[in-house]
Amino acid sequence: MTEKQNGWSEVESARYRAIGHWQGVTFGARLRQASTDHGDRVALVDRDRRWTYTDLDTEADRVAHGLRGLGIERGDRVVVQLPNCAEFVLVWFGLQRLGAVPVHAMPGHRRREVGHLVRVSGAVACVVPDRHARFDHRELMREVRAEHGPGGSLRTVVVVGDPGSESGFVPFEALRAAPLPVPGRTAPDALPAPGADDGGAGSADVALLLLSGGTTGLPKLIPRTHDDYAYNARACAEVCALDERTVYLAVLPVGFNFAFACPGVLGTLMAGGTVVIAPDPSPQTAFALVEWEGVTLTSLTPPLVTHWVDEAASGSWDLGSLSVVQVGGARLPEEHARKLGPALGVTVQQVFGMAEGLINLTRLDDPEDLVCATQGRPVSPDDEILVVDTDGRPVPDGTAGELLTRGPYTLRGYYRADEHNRTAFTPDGYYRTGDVVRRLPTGHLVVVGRIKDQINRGGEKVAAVEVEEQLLTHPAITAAALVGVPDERRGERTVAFVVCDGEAPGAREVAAHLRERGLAGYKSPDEVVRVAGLPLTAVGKVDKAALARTLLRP
Ligand code: J2J
Repeated sequence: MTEKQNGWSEVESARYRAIGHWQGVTFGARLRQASTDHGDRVALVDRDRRWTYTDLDTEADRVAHGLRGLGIERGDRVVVQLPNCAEFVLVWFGLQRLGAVPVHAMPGHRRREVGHLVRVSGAVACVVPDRHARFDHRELMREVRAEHGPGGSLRTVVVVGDPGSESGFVPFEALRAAPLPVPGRTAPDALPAPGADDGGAGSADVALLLLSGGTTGLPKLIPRTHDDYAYNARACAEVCALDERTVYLAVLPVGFNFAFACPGVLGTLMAGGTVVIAPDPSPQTAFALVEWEGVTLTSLTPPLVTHWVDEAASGSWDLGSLSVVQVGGARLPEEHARKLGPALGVTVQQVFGMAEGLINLTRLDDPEDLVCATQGRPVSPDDEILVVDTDGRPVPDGTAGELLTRGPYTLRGYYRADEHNRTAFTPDGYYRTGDVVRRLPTGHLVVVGRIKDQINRGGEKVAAVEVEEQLLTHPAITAAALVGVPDERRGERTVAFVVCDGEAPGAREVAAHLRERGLAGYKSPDEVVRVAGLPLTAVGKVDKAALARTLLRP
């Protein structure tokens, strides 16, 4: 996969353009247009800071200009690892205006993940906060730079906040303070706005790289084009009936595909609405913002739902403006779905999506049973769905099988991963999701399981293989299997079954070891269980189901 070959055939591409799914407009150009259409409306709110559409457009120019001053050019990849703050959006549009490609890292990622993202993408720069969640990202950047700096691709680190004493770290404020070539607003030709005015060149280019939840040793990068990603956001925005009155509260990390484009930040901005950034996902913070800003829509993962329901029951909040709450990323238990609507006085929408593309939503007017007991149906009439048995043959509706999909916004290949791509897709371009679903006659999907070796900790994805490889670097561990087991709060938690030589390490020691190895904290096993040996299946694979069952016995 290169930037140009995004994998769709000429025939499909022509069709998606003809139908109007792909509009031939880059995100840089879209923001310029939004500033014309919605100029004085408030686009973005972060605590006491506000940007109108015109402000946001000007800010994108400033940031683009500052980034270009650092030598960042069209097509360059830039890892953006920012927590929920307006700067994420400013940097993102600055990069778009320049034609550079943001790589969405999660705030919890550490040396191993960020280093991997830099290496695979060949990123020339990283944008990070100074500190977040009691962690110093400048420290992390020092380590990443030592590995990927001179000689490697990484040249520049931009810090939102205090860059510290490290030489060569650029404060974000300095970046945006550089004088524009034309004061106030850049003339279109002063910056290489990608494809802004030329009827489409550039819109088929990769606009951003998302991170896959992963099933292999290291996470894969997902190329999303301007055309496909804008359609993703717009199709979701249409299902959610977004318009200029929409006030979207970003509670989940904004870099997460769900909060960014389903419809999230991008869908709201494309509809002329207002995006409000929540600095943390607690219901107290969120409900205060709902009251102050008149929030109409937000999105949550299932573990947050019970906290939100409990806090709403306190009766101390006026949530009258809130009309729709989306829940997705992991399976929402039906009884939680049934409680959420009445507790918050909202319409619930289940979301079954993936950074790779396909998004399923329950519709706002679906009957309660569909809303509470299904994970929605595809947002696009051109999403193609197959539910197949282990031989790849389609199964009848109502029967469980693996979900395969292709369509106008689902990837055709991971970035620079030719070998993996050979098995991740069928020969005719369907993405093998690894999810096991049942399709109802209405087209709604019910997620009943998965065949991929990934654990879903309430929306946080953990690739078992990645953690197992790291567990084996512990001196006492000679074999390891990471297994997901049912958990009241998160749906699933991770248990590491380890075979040891000598004394077995406890969960805390294992966590410290994995942290030392540079692995994100959420990937540390919730529990460590010593076993004499790992049971095998008939074909010689580790029998994870048997391991999980051992925990159920008294
Ligand atoms: C069960 N499993 C689900 C659901 C995702 C919107 C919403 C979620 C994601 C996301 C996203 C699920 N019930 N409601 O990107 O835009 C599991 C499936 C899926 C995987 C994708 C979005 N919603 N899942 O979670 O790329 O296993 O995206 O294949 O992180 O999460 O994970 P991810």
